[in-house]
Amino acid sequence: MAEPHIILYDLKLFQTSGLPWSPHTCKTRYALNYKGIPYKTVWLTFPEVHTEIPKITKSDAPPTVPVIVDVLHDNKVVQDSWEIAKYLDETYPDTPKLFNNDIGAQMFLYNYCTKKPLFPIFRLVLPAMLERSGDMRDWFVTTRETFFKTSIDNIIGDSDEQKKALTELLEPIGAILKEYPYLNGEQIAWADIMLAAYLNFFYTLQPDMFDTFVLKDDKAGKEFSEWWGRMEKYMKLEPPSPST
Ligand SMILES: N[C@@H](CCC(=O)N[C@@H](CS)C(=O)NCC(=O)O)C(=O)O
Repeated sequence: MAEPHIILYDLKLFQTSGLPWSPHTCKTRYALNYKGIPYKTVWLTFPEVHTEIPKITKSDAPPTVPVIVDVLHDNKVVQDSWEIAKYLDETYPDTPKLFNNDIGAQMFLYNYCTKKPLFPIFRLVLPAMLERSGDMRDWFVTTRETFFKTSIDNIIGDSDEQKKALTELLEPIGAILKEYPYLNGEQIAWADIMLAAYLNFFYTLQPDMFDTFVLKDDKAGKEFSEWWGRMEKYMKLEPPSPST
């Protein structure tokens, strides 16, 4: 395997390493896969994100992953999936582009998906995260309740409402996929990678709901399903080999 150019700090789902699940870190993983840039993953637990990330970023920005360290470029540290995407396009210009003179439109899609469909997905997967949280359950519940300023039950809310909200919020995205193979038209771009990462979060933690409320949804299920099939080769633990 090629020597890693990049170290990617990713989040373990509690005790599980090697399962790409986090909606934010998967954006960077899939971007690296799409670009074919060799990388190595360092898996951190939730508490380790809080202790280790400030030592790497040496900043007082909130400790979150993804963070990358670019070994080929003076160990440059970049935090935040959007900043990382822009950095990778600039620093690795010979790899497939995530942005094609369309950064404003892609930023809109990114903000829409992050502020709208990602939230009901998060609420629908939260019970599955709690089930897997083992001895980190109390830490996880307390930090989420502090962040949202309400109880974990209120955050989860009514799952029927979340499912309805999700299918409605995905409808405008499905409308694009009815016309074009990718959100950006004929070619993959950042927006596709971002949406694949958000939907993978749902798929990994609630596979049956993902099937029913995304792939088999009446409004755009067929189109989501075909698009998901096209994206799958980038949604792996490592870059696809050049022949695939
Ligand atoms: N806008 C940031 C969001 C990063 C983010 O929220 N990451 C989560 C992982 S999914 C995190 O590190 N959370 C730490 C915690 O919740 O304690 C990005 O896209 O990179």
